[in-house]
Amino acid sequence: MKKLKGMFAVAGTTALALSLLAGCGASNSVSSTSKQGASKDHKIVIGFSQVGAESGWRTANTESIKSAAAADSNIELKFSDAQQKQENQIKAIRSFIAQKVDVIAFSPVVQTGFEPVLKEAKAAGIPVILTDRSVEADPSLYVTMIGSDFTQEGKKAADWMLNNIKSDGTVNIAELEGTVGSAPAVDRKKGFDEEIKDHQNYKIIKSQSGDFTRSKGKEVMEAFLKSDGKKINVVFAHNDDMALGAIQAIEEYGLNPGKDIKVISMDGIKDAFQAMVDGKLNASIECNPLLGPALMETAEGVLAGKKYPKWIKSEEGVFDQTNAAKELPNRKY
Ligand code: GYE
Repeated sequence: MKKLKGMFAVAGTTALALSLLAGCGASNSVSSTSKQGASKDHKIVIGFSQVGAESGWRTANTESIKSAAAADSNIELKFSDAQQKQENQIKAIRSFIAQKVDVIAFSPVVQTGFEPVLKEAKAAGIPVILTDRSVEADPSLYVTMIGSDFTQEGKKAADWMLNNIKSDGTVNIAELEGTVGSAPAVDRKKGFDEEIKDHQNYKIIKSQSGDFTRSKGKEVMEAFLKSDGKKINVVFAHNDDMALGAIQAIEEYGLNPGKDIKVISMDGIKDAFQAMVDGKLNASIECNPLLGPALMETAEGVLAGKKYPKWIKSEEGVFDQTNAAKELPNRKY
């Protein structure tokens, strides 16, 4: 559990946090009494439906979940990749229900439309744990959500901009949004917008989804540059991969990313650190993908009858060109 130290906001270590919470009496309507948990002849079977493989963040998240499961001899993981499609995710969850897994976990592609399948899981007596992204659904349909505060991340991005890109004139921002309807895209935008609303000279002049991928980020940025290349001062990308795609587009357009056009993004993957060291990316707001150990621990805990709060929050930092080089050798993803 050492790796988790300081990562979650509920307490110093997840192990401690979860054991404290176990006795806190939080209401949790998902019952574990019909399930057995691990025994000599029965491992805990977790069905996990992943969003896809759209970004460096996602690759690290998948790796964390697979390796945490492999390291726990009580756990058998059934892993399914939804390829960024909600319909695939719903199918995977239904198949986990049919297979009578012990716990279902998933990172929802989008926020809405999961209630019916969550009700099916509840009717089958299978607890559901959300990782990384939240859903808009009756909270009694899931045990907890393990992941970041995306609204806070959006605010941190805006604060970095307001503190470091100061101007009395107009600052034109081009925004590369994440997957339409996904929690990180909705909440990062919300946090950013809230923070800049009292600063009239900071204006979002372009905003479009690049679906969290490098290739779409580049494509959308090319279109932005074509129509408004001379005006754009700042790119605000909802993840590092889209920012890295945008950086390529800016270079091909003949401008210097990080200088002529400042670039701010989110996640804090290694490639983003390299881009900050190279002076092409200005800042990256950290979002921690290493959720595997906390997921395994929570799955085992819920089957043992422990109670959890509805949100187990990650703790994260802000990095820019002043501290990227020092941090780069320590990056785990
Ligand atoms: O920022 C992005 C990924 O849900 C936090 O999804 C995650 C986001 C992450 O594709 O890179």
